[in-house]
Amino acid sequence: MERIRKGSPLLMYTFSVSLCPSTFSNAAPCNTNFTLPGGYIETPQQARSWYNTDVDCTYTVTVYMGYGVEIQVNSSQDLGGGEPSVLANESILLKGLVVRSWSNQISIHFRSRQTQSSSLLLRYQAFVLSCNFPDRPAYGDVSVTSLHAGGEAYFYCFNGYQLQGPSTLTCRNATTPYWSGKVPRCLVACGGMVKNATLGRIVSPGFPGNYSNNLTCHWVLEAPEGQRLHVHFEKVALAEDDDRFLIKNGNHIDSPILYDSYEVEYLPNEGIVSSARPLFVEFTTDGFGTNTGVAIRYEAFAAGHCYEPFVKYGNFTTTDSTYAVGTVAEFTCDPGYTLEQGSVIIECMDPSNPQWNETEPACRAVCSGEITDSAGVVLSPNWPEAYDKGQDCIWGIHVEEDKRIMLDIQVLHMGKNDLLTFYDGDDLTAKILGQYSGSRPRFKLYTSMADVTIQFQSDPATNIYGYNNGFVVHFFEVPRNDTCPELPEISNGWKTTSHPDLVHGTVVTYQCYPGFEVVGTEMLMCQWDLTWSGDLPSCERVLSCPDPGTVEHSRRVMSGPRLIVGSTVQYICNKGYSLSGNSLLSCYHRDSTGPKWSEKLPKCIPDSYEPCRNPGTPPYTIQSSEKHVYQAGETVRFSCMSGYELQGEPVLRCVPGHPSKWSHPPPLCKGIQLNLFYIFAILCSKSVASADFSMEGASVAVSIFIPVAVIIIIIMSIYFYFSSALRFLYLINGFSFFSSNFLKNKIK
Ligand SMILES: *[C@@H]1O[C@H](CO)[C@@H](O)[C@H](O)[C@H]1NC(C)=O
Ligand SMILES: *[C@@H]1O[C@H](CO)[C@@H](O)[C@H](O)[C@H]1NC(C)=O
Ligand SMILES: *[C@@H]1O[C@H](CO)[C@@H](O)[C@H](O)[C@H]1NC(C)=O
Ligand SMILES: *[C@@H]1O[C@H](CO)[C@@H](O)[C@H](O)[C@H]1NC(C)=O
Ligand SMILES: *[C@@H]1O[C@H](CO)[C@@H](O)[C@H](O)[C@H]1NC(C)=O
Ligand SMILES: *[C@@H]1O[C@H](CO)[C@@H](O)[C@H](O)[C@H]1NC(C)=O
Ligand SMILES: *[C@@H]1O[C@H](CO)[C@@H](O)[C@H](O)[C@H]1NC(C)=O
Ligand SMILES: *[C@@H]1O[C@H](CO)[C@@H](O)[C@H](O)[C@H]1NC(C)=O
Ligand SMILES: *[C@@H]1O[C@H](CO)[C@@H](O)[C@H](O)[C@H]1NC(C)=O
Ligand SMILES: CC(=O)N[C@H]1CO[C@H](CO)[C@@H](O)[C@@H]1O
Repeated sequence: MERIRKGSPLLMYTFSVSLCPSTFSNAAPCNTNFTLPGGYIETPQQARSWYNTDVDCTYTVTVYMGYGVEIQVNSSQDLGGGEPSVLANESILLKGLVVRSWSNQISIHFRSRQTQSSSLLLRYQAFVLSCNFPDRPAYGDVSVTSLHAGGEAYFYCFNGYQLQGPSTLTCRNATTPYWSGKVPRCLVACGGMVKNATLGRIVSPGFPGNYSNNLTCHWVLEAPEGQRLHVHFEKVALAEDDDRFLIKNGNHIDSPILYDSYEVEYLPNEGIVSSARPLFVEFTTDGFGTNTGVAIRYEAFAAGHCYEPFVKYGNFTTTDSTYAVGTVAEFTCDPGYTLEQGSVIIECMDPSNPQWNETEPACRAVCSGEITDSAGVVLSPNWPEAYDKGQDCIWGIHVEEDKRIMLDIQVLHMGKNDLLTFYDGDDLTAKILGQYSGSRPRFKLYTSMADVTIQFQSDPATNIYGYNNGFVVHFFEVPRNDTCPELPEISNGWKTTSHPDLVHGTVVTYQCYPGFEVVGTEMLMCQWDLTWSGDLPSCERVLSCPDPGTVEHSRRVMSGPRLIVGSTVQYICNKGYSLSGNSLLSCYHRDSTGPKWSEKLPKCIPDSYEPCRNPGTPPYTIQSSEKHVYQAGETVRFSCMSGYELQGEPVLRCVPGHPSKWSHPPPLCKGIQLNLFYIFAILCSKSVASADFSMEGASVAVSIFIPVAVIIIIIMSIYFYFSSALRFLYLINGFSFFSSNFLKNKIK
């Protein structure tokens, strides 16, 4: 235990807890040491007593060495329905979040001053501690067997660089595992002696960055016994002053010069060959100016053999790995590069002085091209070296007609005035997908069709220097996505699609099997944004009857607002109509075909009534139409013979009923004289109406009236004798008192 305390830093977490109240009952023990590889820590519930509301606990979890402790907040009990409890300190812990120790011990300090709180549940678990992944050295790489104790990391440098530091590190087992040493670096040595030089590379210090001033580097290469050296020039870029690169045919500074950067303007493609085992390489820089520097590759080759061919940004296959006379090598370029200068196949010839019949071709990222592969790379000209100023390059990529192109722009690092444009089509008139200059992190573009045109224009006035300036665009043929996503079948139904490819405008219609009905939209359309116009419908078992409809000349009474199973609909005919069929329909559900109505719809048919018998013809009356029977609703009109006056209703209607009845009794016809008398009497009383109407006046009127009446009756009788009633009536027509009926009857 002593050792642990010394060696292991303890993790301290002071959880300020804010929890919702709960009904947790058992107070957990405080201050506990845990030693199992896993378990639960439960903080005590708040002390119940009113005078002690503080909780202050320390939990220590110790696991085996080489293991760490993982703490997870596991408050699965209901905390009163509130938000997830937040445990706040430096790290805010929500339920489910994890804290890991970097040693085999963790200490949790829990303190709460809340008056109401519940317990907090933490889960702890041991896990195998590991070393961190070691950093990858610049111009080198690392491979790791395991990050756990005992694991090893192997470092190596790219060709031309030397490892500074240990090449292997071990992950040591301790409370906190650690690597046995510092990660080494890959550096370029300024000069050195390379004995047994079979295959390798020499680069100037700082390469591919700029070299520094005032350098003098000397390398001596020595091929194995009986072999000579061949040198390929990868790069020679020196500041335009006294910086110099020399290769001499021997092992000391005064040996004859094979290559001198002062003398040779262009790099010798075929390289140089030593006449014996050694070569002397010299690189000197002055106090002014700097540049990328140099990179050369050397290969030793034995008598009777050719040297190993080399192609930068490419590879080759060969028939003989010792390159004896007769060996054939075939070259290919890395994706994005084009084979230039010379033939794809070279042959080692001439047994007396074996050499390749041609120099190796070169692989170069070229300006412009037409590509019909389904995947590939487009690189800025000269990539990874800087592109030239004033370039205007166009690449066309064409994939299968029904596909599209995904462009993965992995590197975009250009000058401010340089422009990279992607056109969504096979020429520069197409829609621009994107236009970029300067630098951008990796991104992707998608074309809408099977062609893309890429245009690169570099500023004619500005030079770009240094490696990895330009762009790297990977492209892939991908399926088109101008279609909506496939729609699933639905259970208890089927779908029909208006177009086999789900292009926009496609309509999918869902229908259900009998006994089921579509719930939701039964018709979905593929919209312009390539989403469906609605959610997927479903086929639900029908649980209500269809609306039975209305019956003419009736009203209906429903048992409820919905026509669910068990509901009823009653039809009640309007007056004058009687029901035929069942008035009550009930919705029931018996077989698989779904709910049905118990009855067919009834009908309301007009009622039929008994006719009325002829009402008879009272004396002196005339019927308009003399029929034996009259249908319900029919009318009969009465009039009087001349000289008679009608009393009562002249028109009778046969009122429908059971039995049907006449609306009125037939009218009577009475002698007309009585009427005249009566009328005349009124007339007379009117003539005296202006006088004061007293009892005396009335008796005066009567005393006048009787003799006058007698005279008038005599005159009238004489008059009637000579003239018709009509004429007489005409004379007294000025009196509005005569009823129109009376007049009409008289006129007839
Ligand atoms: C837990 O262990 C420490 C030593 O690591 C000891 O001092 C302490 O008393 C222990 N606590 C309990 C409750 O056992
Ligand atoms: C670490 O070493 C101890 C003893 O030195 C051993 O018990 C433990 O298993 C080792 N752990 C690992 C992960 O190798
Ligand atoms: C801890 O959480 C897990 C998953 O959330 C749950 O299954 C488990 O029951 C919890 N443990 C306790 C003791 O509540
Ligand atoms: C030279 O290197 C080769 C291969 O790397 C090796 O087989 C040979 O033993 C080495 N010779 C000497 C003298 O170190
Ligand atoms: C290079 O040498 C010159 C002259 O000795 C000196 O002035 C200059 O500071 C040196 N430059 C560097 C980078 O060391
Ligand atoms: C490297 O050298 C080139 C050419 O002289 C120069 O333009 C560039 O600025 C130099 N880069 C650095 C980082 O010094
Ligand atoms: C070149 O090809 C050979 C096999 O043909 C392969 O082993 C080697 O890794 C390739 N080199 C590169 C740089 O791709
Ligand atoms: C070199 O040899 C290869 C393979 O035999 C042949 O295809 C090519 O044309 C030759 N090149 C020359 C320049 O003869
Ligand atoms: C096609 O897919 C890409 C990414 O998957 C997306 O960015 C693009 O908008 C899609 N095109 C259409 C027309 O939906
Ligand atoms: C590491 C850290 O910040 N710890 C703090 C947690 O909260 C308590 C109380 O608020 C502080 O005292 C600690 O310093």
